[in-house]
Amino acid sequence: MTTIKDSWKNKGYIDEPIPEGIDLATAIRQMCKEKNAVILAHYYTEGALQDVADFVGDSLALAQKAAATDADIILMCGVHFMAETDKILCPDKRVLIPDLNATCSLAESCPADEFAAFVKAHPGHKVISYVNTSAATKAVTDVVVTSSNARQIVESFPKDQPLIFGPDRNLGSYINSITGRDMLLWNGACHVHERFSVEKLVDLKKQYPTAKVLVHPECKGPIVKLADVVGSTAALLKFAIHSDCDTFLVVTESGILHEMQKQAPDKTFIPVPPDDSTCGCNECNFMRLITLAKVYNTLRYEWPEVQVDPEVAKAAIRPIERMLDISKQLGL
Ligand code: CIZ
Repeated sequence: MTTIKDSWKNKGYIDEPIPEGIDLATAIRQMCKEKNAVILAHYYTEGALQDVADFVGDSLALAQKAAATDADIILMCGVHFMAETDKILCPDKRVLIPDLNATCSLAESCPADEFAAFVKAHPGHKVISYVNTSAATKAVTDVVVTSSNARQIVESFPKDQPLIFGPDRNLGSYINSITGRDMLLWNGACHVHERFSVEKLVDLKKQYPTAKVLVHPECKGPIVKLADVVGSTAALLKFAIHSDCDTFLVVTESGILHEMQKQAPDKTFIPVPPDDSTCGCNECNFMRLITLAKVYNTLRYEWPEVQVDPEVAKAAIRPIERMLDISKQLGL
């Protein structure tokens, strides 16, 4: 029986030094085999993690994979709400996350008690929550959406049905604009997508006049207006692969460039920088907390493990399953 040190518990991750001479990727794959573990990685994690994972995808695809796996352990290379979703869908499996500090600014911007009070103050509304929320926020939701299915799920409600959409005000107003709805929006935002700069994007468009601009709908309206394509990471990736164009300005978390470059090695992908930096990439500092070394230690000690209160899980599974069912019906 392994003892989890108090110092690790205090930090939320294991900081044990890696044995010298070890090839981390090989050792990780070996442990996955021995422990019947599966590694799921989000497109926003660093490339080395995407390369070691069994499956790489967006939140919708990761949830679909988790729901279908027969592994005993799911190790989530992503942020906390993604691991919570896996635990809710697979209560009998052990769900590990390499760093408990890997939270999400959007999920943080929507505390469950405040969201529940907002919902209560607007009777008659159906509640749509973006997947980037805590399990407790999902528990007061009618249906969960991701950026891959938000439009279709919103449109599945009758036009006269009043709707609340939380927590991303940018995604919500984008969906309002393309569906003609007037959803009531929670005032939350993603710290990564909010900090793209119109000026820097305009400069890059001048520098690369034939490039297509790929924008995530969590970006602010003035950035979305400059897009050739607006979509989820999966949609932007698909467009980049199949487009006749060979150069793209990518306006989302720069981790996606790894898969874009892998799938379309002859094309050029340029990450659009944030407004407050001279460096080229706009990275999520929470996603970057997940490293190969932490994955190795997490598999080795089978900790940190994500738990969800059973009562919360019981309420949160309904809107998640509803999302998965609608997505299946729509072929997403
Ligand atoms: O849904 C996701 O995975 C997120 C956070 C972004 C995207 O569009 O894939």
